[in-house]
Amino acid sequence: MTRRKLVAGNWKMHGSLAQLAELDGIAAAARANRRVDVAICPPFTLIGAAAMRGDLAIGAQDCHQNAKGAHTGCVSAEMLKEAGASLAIVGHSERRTDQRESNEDVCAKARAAIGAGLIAIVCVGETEAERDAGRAVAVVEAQLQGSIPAGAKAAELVVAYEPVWAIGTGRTPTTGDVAAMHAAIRAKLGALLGAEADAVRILYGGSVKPSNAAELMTVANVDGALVGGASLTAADFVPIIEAAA
Ligand code: G2H
Repeated sequence: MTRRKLVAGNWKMHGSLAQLAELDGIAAAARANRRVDVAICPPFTLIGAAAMRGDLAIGAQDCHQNAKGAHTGCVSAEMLKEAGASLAIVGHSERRTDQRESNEDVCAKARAAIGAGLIAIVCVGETEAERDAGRAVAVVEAQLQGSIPAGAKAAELVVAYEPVWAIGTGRTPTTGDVAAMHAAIRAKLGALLGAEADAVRILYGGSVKPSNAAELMTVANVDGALVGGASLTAADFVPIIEAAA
């Protein structure tokens, strides 16, 4: 099955109104490479301004599982949709660690995002200790089991495999390891979602940069990338978009 590639930038807690100027070059690259879907996920504070700047898809880095209520400091998927977002990352390993988000939390957030009309990018990935212990696939399968909403459709769900030890470290798994994990994720999605699983995009994330993007994009079942540090400037991000095209 042919799946459209998606290259999504995760700005994490970086960015400013001035930095939104980078979106102009990124949007131009998206228009020039129409076979690839491109998105940027800036901090909450920049989503409205980013969405108004042009035609680039804008996403959030998290959402609350409830639509509204007494949840000081939180932002709902409905609010993000109204601000102009079309995607939401949920379950990033930094939130699973820093905010102690469980698979159940991530599943509820993914369900809320989908319910609000957003594409949910559900992140999974093992730690270095888990990989060294030979448990990487089992860990990721358990995360998928607990984090993927039942009955999710491929048009509203993306999975991002991000080995924790590769995030922001400059280290990446071998292409063989990426292929093996993405195949395992595809199989697990099949068990969870049936035939729908074939069309779900599985992104690789963790130290993706211009110098390694092209090789990663050739790996079977790699349907794009979730990019952190190298998404902050058009100079770094545009070559990654082009590598996916
Ligand atoms: C992994 C990735 C983006 P980086 O967190 O989600 O970040 O590309 O900086 O490793």
